Amino acid sequence: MSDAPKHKHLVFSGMQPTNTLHLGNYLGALKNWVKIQNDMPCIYCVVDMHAITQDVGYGRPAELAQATREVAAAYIAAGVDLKKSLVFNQARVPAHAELAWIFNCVARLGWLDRMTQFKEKSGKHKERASVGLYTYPTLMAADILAYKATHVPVGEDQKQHLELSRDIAQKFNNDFSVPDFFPLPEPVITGPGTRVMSLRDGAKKMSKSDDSDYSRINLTDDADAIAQKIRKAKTDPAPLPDSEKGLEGRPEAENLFNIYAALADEPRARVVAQFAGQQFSGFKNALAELAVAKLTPIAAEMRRLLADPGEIDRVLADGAMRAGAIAGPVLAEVKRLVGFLH
Ligand code: AQP
Repeated sequence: MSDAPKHKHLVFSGMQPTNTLHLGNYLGALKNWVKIQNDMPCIYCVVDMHAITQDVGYGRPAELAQATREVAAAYIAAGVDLKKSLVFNQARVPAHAELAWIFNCVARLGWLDRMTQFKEKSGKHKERASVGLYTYPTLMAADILAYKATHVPVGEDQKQHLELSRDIAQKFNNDFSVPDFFPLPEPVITGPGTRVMSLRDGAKKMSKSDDSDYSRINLTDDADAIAQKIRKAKTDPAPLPDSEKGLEGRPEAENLFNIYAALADEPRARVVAQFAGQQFSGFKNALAELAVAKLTPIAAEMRRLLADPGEIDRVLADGAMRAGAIAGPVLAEVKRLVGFLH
């Protein structure tokens, strides 16, 4: 059961500045971030410390700095409102790293051993993966709990990490006899876009790190690229079904319908009924038109914001100052509870 009412409602979420954000990041998380801003205060972090856990973000300082600005620009361009929400980059607020260390001592090896994302991302050679990739979920717990955040809007793939954050919060509360100190943060995983799949393979999640650019729609793609990727998206030879049940066993068709419903903010059943019995080509044209209409204004606004990197840096620095002012007292209290002289 949720213990959220014991704590002031507060949202925390973040994205890694590893490559350009894609449609999955947008529909699974960012779109929901924009909505939830109307219901509770929100903190949106560009998690640059998570980005160096993998080769894509490690050892490339200029690219990491640029990707950090791009992700911040994507947040704002997609509708994160700086009057309602804090936006900053993680490395600027030391409380994240300090709390993560304490959580490394709270979490158990067995808990981390179960994390499927580490298994997927480390692949066949887990001994070559960074220790940071392994302890990623404890840093994520620190990101959330440094603010005592109660709600975390994420895509389906982050559900297991969120459960670990709750376990860490619960164990800390028990171990230090402070039953309500940390809230048990609730995942907010809603809508038909919580798990957007690759356009080339309906069994694989759309991902920034997929080798094929045709597997994903980047938030920076222009209208031609979006339309071409949707036209080339893998499908099957059967006509479109007339009910949601007909999507079973057809992962590529299901993915395209999920994307349409999420972009249009319509129930998937209604979208299926609208295109019942038609060929994929007509549906793909309609989907391409919809995706271009929804995504190209975001790309244009990102370009406008990125033309003034100094302004983005000011937004991030200001956000970090305000985030640090919230996390600082929480961390001080944690240190006192642990017994650190500080
Ligand atoms: N395919 C997806 N469908 C729905 N939601 C998704 N998210 C990611 N992929 C999908 C959600 O986006 C948020 C930010 O993700 P992240 O930047 O922390 O990295 P990730 O989950 O590891 O995403 P990628 O694209 O797969 O990155 P790489 O390839 O670098 O690992 C999260 O809320 C996530 O759920």
